[in-house]
Amino acid sequence: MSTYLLPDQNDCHHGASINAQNDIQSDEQHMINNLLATLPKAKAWRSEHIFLYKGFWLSSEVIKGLLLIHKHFTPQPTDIFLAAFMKCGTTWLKALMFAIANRHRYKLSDHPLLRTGPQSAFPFIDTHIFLDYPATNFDNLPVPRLFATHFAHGLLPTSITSTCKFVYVCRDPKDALVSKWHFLSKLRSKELPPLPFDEAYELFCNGVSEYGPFWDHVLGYWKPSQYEDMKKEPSVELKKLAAFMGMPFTAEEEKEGVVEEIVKLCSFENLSSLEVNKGGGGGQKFTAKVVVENQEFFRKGEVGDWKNHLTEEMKDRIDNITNDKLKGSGLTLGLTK
Ligand code: PAP
Repeated sequence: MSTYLLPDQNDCHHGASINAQNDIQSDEQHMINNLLATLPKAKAWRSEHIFLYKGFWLSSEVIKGLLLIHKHFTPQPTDIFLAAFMKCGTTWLKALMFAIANRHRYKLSDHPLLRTGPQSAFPFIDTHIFLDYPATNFDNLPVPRLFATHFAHGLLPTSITSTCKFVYVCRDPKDALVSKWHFLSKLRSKELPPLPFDEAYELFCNGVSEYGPFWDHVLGYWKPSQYEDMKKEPSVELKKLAAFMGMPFTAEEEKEGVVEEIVKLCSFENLSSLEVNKGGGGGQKFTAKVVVENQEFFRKGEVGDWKNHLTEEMKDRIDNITNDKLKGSGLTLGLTK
């Protein structure tokens, strides 16, 4: 059963299903299997294969999620989506967005984020849509409903992308690559041989990793928040984020230091030191088989850890790919030297 925080009740809530069946409807599973059989496949980082679907490499689980989102999800104009490529700052932004949206409900000194990992703050729709299969309707979430996704913009239904606000966070792909390799190596099926870093690097440069190619993902969204900027000037970025969400901080809140308090609450140092994020029993259920402990979402939380993994030559190659792909787009990423 999937759970997420339900403000007002200060506890975890089980998502309601659109109907009462527990197993995926056989005609839908049949449709998914038929589709997977037609798609090009490649080596995955976590499981055996990922599949090329409409230009992006996806696991079979999230392809199922995507089809179900298209079929069942009804967006509301007030919904706000947090979108990101894997390992670019979802955990951090989830905490910040939840804290912003619910700041009038909770005292920061006794906040649910202190007891529950940020992953549970709001649903990760890619797989949450089918955790309580057939599909979760999410209509019990408070307004504005917040959702996280790793799907590329072009994969989502236009009913969502034309209606809802999107916060997009991205990061130097060199750090995203390193973070992703560490994360998925831990989750990698024990029946498979480990994926060496050099091979992961090669696959990443060729766009082949879960939800990749990285660059096409970034180009599909606009005006990203950048992990590196958030690290450098968190209060400035938090104020921009709150304004974008339609919940700007008042002058009084700023004077009272609410912005700084939220920054502190959601900082890597604070969240990663909490019992619930240190292996204290908290975890995120992605699918029936994939459950990830909260501690796995907190590794180093630094800019530039790629220096411990990439040679100068590897760095130049990936930076050149980034510059080439982004050329003419008007978008620049804070690539670290
Ligand atoms: P996801 O794609 O699995 O949701 P995501 O949260 O986007 O992961 O990325 C995790 C990265 O953010 C980790 O980076 P690292 O491997 O380079 O250390 C993690 O440490 C970092 N991170 C998690 N929480 C925070 C935070 N509050 N502030 C800054 N960085 C954070």
